[in-house]
Amino acid sequence: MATLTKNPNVNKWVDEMIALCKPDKVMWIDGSKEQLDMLRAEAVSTGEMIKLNEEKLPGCLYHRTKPNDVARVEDRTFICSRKKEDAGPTNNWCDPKEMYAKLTPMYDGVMKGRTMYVIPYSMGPIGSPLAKVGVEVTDSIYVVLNMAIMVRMGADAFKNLGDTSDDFVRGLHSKADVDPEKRYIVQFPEDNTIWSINSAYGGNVLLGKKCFALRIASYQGKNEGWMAEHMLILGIEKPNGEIKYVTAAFPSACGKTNLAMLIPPEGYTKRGYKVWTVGDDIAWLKPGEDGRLYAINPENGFFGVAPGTNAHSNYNALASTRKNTIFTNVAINNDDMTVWWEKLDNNPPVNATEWKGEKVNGPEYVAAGNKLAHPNSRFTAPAENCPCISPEFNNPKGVPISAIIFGGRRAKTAPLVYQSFNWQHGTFVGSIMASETTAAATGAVGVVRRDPMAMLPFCGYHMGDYWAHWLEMGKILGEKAPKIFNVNWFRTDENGDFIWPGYGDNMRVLDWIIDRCEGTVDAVETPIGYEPKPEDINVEGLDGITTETVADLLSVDKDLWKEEAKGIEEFYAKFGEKLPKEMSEELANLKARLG
Ligand code: OXD
Ligand code: MN
Repeated sequence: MATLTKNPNVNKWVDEMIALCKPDKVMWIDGSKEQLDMLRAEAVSTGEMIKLNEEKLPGCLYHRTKPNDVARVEDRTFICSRKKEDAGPTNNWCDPKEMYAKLTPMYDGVMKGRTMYVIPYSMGPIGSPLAKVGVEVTDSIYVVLNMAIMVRMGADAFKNLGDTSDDFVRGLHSKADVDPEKRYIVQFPEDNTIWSINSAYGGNVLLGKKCFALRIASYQGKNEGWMAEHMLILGIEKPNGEIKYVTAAFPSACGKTNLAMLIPPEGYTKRGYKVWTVGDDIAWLKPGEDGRLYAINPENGFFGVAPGTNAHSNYNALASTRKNTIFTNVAINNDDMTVWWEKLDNNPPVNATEWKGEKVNGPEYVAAGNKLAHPNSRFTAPAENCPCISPEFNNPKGVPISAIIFGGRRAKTAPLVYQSFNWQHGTFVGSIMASETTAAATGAVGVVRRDPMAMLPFCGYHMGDYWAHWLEMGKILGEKAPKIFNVNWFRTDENGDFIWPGYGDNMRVLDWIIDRCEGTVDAVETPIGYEPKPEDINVEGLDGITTETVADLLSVDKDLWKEEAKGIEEFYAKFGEKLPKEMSEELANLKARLG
């Protein structure tokens, strides 16, 4: 099949990949409905995908990965910059020459007997000055069909690139034998190149997402004066129709998709508040012509965790999955060919197939302590399905950001919300982000994991240089920089139960954040930052939460924070000379304020 572009750089690279992988056939993905329908039919006929109930879940497909291939593999993920120090202490590193030499024989002839699909795509709205082009070659139809949801793909993607540019990200993926011992997810930031092999799981193989839009893009952003961040983007519409946009970064399992699609409490919706989703996972941010920071969501769909998603926790996410969605590793209800996962409802299907493919009696299986869906099972859903998708979702300019929010899961230390004193202090607040492990996840409760800006597994270069880039961006933005906040929905009481109701009620905290951005509410200065006066958090209509509870949620325990400061100091020591002096200054200031 003929190439879709005249660009010689693209064609030369694709030819090289064909020569290396030696596929029987090559198919350029033009993004047309006919072509995708043909691939869907082929995937169903080979059993790679299962067709779900056309009436209840129109256009939806099911896929099961190998049990050894169900999540991102951080220990097999590499940043291969030429110099080791450019990858930094938080990334696995290998010399690029060595890595190419190791992987090239693994790709040699790997697609014999298979088709190579060539996927041109744009991260970001086509035509946006913030968008970037990628080309992924893969031997997986599953990848093609997921990419069709997650990115804008097809020949149009080349419009941004033009006929001569070399500025595209080269992604090579082969599922090979899905051998976990030979699995590699490798970024070569200086070559705009990603090589992924022996996995067929989303985050490892949908190369536009974590590999490009975060790891490679964070490196590009540093060099080109913009930022690629692991952040949701949402708009808060006020009763007067004005919309304020915020971004937020949380480590995984802290409810990012839920916050992105929040439904405000009744008191707010009655007054005319509404939340619009621009993105649930990744934001690309760049100063606009007016000097403010603008954000686009480079993706076109949601690759969300299914378990826990239900009409209460995230009505909008669930609604997004009701058509044209791919489900991976959830359970099937064989009576009507629909899907089920833990906490979808309390009725596991009787005639079920669990995620590994075994037919089981759902209620009995669950009662015996088993999970029907894999805890990291996923839905890949088109953003356009989301009932609250922002009208600005496709705006090539992006949306102007008023606030950046960091957060984590902390039982005692972090208060419900605080505001940083300024951008530099806000960068410090992001750098000390941390989450405590939950009992469900590891058995060891309360182990603090540092995850600066939620970018620990996604920063494509030295984290110290990344913080320096943040500080630099603050200087460029000056007075127009977004305000920076930290939130914590996860404080617990003496029984270990969450105090704050979370979900839609997080709107009450966003409300204060927006008021702060507009300068319409004052704050109390504490050693860690500015906090609300308890009475400025609206608790109207909340069951069991009073202004006293809020005061409690806002308390700052100086002894705990002194311990915290020690933990930060230990963490910072890893970064050696690359730790910006401003960050040590901020730590010293925090200690001084704690006394
Ligand atoms: C994700 C992640 O899948 O952050 O979005 O792991
Ligand atoms: Mn993510």
